[in-house]
Amino acid sequence: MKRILITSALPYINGIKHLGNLVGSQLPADLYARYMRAKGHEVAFICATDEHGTPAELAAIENQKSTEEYCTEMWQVQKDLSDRFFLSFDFFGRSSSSSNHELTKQFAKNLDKNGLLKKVEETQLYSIEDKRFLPDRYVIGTCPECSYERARGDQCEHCTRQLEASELINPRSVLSGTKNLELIKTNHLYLMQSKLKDKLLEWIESNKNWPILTTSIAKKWLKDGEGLQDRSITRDLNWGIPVEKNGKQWEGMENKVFYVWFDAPIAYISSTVDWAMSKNEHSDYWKSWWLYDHGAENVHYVQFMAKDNIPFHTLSFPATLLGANSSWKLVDFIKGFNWLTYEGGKFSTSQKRGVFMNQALDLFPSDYWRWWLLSNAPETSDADFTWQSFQSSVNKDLADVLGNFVSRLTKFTLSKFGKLIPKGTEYGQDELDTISEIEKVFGKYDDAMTRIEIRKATSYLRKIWSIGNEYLQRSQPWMVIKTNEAEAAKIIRFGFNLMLFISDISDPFIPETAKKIKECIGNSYSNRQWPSVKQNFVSIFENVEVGEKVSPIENLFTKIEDGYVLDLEKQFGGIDN
Ligand code: B3M
Ligand code: ZN
Repeated sequence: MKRILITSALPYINGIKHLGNLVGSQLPADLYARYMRAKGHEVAFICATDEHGTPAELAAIENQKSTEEYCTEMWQVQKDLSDRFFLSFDFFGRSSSSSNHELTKQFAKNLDKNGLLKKVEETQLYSIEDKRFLPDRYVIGTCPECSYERARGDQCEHCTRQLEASELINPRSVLSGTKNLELIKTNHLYLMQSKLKDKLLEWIESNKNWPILTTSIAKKWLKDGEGLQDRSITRDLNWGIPVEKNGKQWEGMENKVFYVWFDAPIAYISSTVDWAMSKNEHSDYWKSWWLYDHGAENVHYVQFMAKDNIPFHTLSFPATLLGANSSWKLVDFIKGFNWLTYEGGKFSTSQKRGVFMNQALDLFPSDYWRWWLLSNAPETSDADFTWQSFQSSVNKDLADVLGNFVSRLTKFTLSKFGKLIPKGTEYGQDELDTISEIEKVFGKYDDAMTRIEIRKATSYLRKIWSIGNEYLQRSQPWMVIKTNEAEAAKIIRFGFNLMLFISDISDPFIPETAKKIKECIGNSYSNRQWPSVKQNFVSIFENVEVGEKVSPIENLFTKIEDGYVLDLEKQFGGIDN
């Protein structure tokens, strides 16, 4: 048994996330967490809302609420949505928690003690019209790196470079649009990342098995130096973690808070602390996940995130950890994702373009979405959501293959054998061949899941569903029963064992469906461990108790009609359509 720490990038608190956000971090992290738990490993799956910084303040202003009130409400909204998507977080915390305040200040203190912080006089954008400083996302302008015209003051979305607001060319206020900006001098605390360059490079290079996307982004910003400039970790904002040391105001840092990208990743740790507290664990428990001299040497730590977050997780956060103390656990594997687009364009909150998590669940059950999103995960390149592709994957994969198998099997059994799974004769050649065919594909499925190659895994899973469906098609128990009842009973019995196996291995992708399938043979098969074909698969056949109660599953999935697809295309096409 291994100990696996899994974190998903923390969703910003500002509003409901769209499907692109979901597939870029939380959903694949859940897939992996479910898989690892089923394999019998000890898993800590941690997420939280990212509540500080300009996105939260801007959204609260828009909603005419105090930032605190807004965040509390939105945390609940996001938590409920993640439950409805069956995201199996062990803990869904908040970056504004008191433990994150404490830990963030502690990190700053240790970095300072190690000579890695310096006070820097910075010129900062001040908006005369808005009567305030404009840090980070309060300002947009042209990226000095790639000339993208809508780069934000903290990062260019286009080329992923981390920015200072004052570096933007032709800056303007997000609040009022004004270009009437002044540069005003003020002090900030800088983390001297450049001093950690060698350590970081050595660490990045030691991670030979990272996906190419991760390593290339990490090295790009490390090698040309631009990404590893010393960076300000404080901001002139009201909402956030006050810059304090030993319970007192940090000298010269009045009215400042820590930068959101400084405290947000620390919330991975503080949420683990909050989780441990919520379970009444002993006070060292969280350390067994995060500190090398407390057990974390045996932890395998995997992070999930969209590609624009990679520089923060391969450079800034490790710099914070390495700089503060050598015993913090560093990430072992970073799974990064490209973008999901919507019908060939960008998802857009302001343009109301694309599908958001709440809307998605109002339309279809979560498994429809989970299946489409995971089987089209933007792993090696961007992926495009279209309603037609969604329709086809629901109708073909889910309804025609998996749904068809389950409903034919259960309905037939009920009508011919009543509520009992019949015993039947010994398995014949077809059953043995089917087992060995499944065994081959299942091995590949397992490998892909272990390596977090999601699209590959999906294709193997789909293949196993078809093998099951084809078996039933081929063996035709509804014909066989006319002449040989025992033979038909064998097919049914084999079918039920196959169905149970399929339900077990489909759980990471479509947990609600997996549960539904199992419920039709009673409650004794829930929470099962990952099957292995050689031992379990065959012996499961023997273990399924004859006489178990059966109820049929009529429609596991409902097909999506063409006309409805057209409606949906119109409805979600954005305000221009
Ligand atoms: N809040 C998510 C984003 O950029 C950002 C991740 C923080 S992870 C510590 O969409
Ligand atoms: Zn750029």
